[in-house]
Amino acid sequence: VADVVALGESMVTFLPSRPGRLADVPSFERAIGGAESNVACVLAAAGHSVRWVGRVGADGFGDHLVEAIGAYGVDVSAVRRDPGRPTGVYFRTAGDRATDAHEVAYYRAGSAASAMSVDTMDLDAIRSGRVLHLSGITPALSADCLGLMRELTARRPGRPLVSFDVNHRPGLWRDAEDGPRILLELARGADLVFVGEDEAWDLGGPEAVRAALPEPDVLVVKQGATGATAFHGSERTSVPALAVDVVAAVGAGDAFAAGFLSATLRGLPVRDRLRHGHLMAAAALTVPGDLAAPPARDHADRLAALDDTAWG
Ligand code: KDG
Repeated sequence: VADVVALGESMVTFLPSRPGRLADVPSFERAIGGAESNVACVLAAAGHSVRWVGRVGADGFGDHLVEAIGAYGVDVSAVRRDPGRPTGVYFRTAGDRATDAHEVAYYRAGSAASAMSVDTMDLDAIRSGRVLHLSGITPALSADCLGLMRELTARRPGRPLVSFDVNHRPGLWRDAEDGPRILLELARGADLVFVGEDEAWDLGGPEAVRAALPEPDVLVVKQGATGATAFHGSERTSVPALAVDVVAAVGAGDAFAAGFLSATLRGLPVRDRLRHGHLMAAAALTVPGDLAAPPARDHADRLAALDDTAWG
């Protein structure tokens, strides 16, 4: 049994060769992206058994995704290939270091992944792990994808622990008002929810999100450079973030989720789950792409065990 199965759209990502507007960047370097497969890759690099399930085109970009994600040690055997639809791609700019304002141009409408549905996916493979990791990107891709997400977040006996990263991408929702409502609905079906503080405000605020989730769910609110707070039972645990020189914030939320999940699977206390989240996020923050090599487990364990003074 895999520790974690992650489901979602992965895309070939094009990172800019220099800063500036999308209109001015002359060339791009190929990398891989996709919030859920990022979580899978970080977890695999951290020594967990992980499967990523998605759909890609029967094209060279699909080959590249399957090969690159597989090279992290992620099981890609349940990924479906669609001869009739392309693999999604996207381009991004480097953005402003201070504000992280950047441009993202998606070419994913009608992609192979947008056809993920209860009929086109292997539900047994998706439910085959101890944890199923999902995100709020998938329901924005198509009505079929939303139907699949509703099926996977329905509370059923014997299902895996469902982890849900809200990942509100306003630009992906055809009707902007649908996003917050549907994301909150899906979060209610999860056992563990990650949300950025800004996103939480899109959904009515961190306290409102907390109040909407049934016990004994764990809600983790990520407060960027400040830290993160986990609401669990009647308790709340906060851990400050690590101070790092940020190169690009992309992928940091995914790495944080992977660190938190890894520590959860290992039965560590909530404070240490948050610390492992920050350690993984720090690695992702200091590289231009989505994915960085995570710290070795024994090293991360030593850092997470330092006393509170070392953790600010
Ligand atoms: O979390 C990083 C992702 O945002 C990026 O890889 C692209 O999955 C992506 C998306 O849909 O925005």
